[in-house]
Amino acid sequence: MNQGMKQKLLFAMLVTLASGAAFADDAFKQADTDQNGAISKQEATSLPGLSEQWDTYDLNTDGELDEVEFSRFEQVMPKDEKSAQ
Ligand SMILES: [Ca+2]
Ligand SMILES: [Ca+2]
Repeated sequence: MNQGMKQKLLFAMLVTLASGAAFADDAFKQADTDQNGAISKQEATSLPGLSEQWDTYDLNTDGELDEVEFSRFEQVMPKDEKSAQ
C-alpha cells in the first residue's frame, strides 16, 4: 500500500467518525443554539410541545432548562418529531 492510499483511507475513517459524532449529537445540543448549556424559552420555540409544557420542565423556575430538566422532555418527545428537527 502506498502513502497516497493510506492517506485516503485515513481520511475516509475520519469522515466516518465525524458524521457518526454529528449523528449522535443529542437534541439538547441542537436546541441550545447559543451553546450556553441551557435551553431558554426562545430556544424552546424550535421544539414542538416544549413551550406549551414549559412550567412542567423548568423545575427550578430559573427561566431556562438545564440538561437534567431537558432530559425529562426528551423522554416524552415523540421520535418522529425528534428526527424531523
Ligand atoms: Ca441556550
Ligand atoms: Ca431550570
